Amino acid sequence: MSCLGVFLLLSSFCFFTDSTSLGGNLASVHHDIDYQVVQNVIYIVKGTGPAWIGGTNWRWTDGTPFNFSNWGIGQPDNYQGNENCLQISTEGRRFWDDLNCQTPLPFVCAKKV
Ligand SMILES: [Ca+2]
Repeated sequence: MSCLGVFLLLSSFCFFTDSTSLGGNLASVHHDIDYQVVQNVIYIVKGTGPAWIGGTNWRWTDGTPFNFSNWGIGQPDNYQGNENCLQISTEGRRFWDDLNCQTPLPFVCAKKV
């Protein structure tokens, strides 16, 4: 099976930014190379800025082990007790931050192929 739309193929996974038509899950990140791929997907689609990946309360929504992280300094801070979702940034400081799940951001999905 080939990937459709905007994607990068890594380890039999398609990474893309529209889960509504392709299925899959919000992307999980387990290695530095996953991290780089996800950032590249964001960069290709959006340029720069934050995007959601599939971490919530420090589990991956796809059920895989939360065995890699790249938190920014002082993160996760659960600011105002209201930050339970994981955003990844492609700008300057390349890090992860917990953020209010209601924040409208683009998102990166992955689907096993
Ligand atoms: Ca935070």
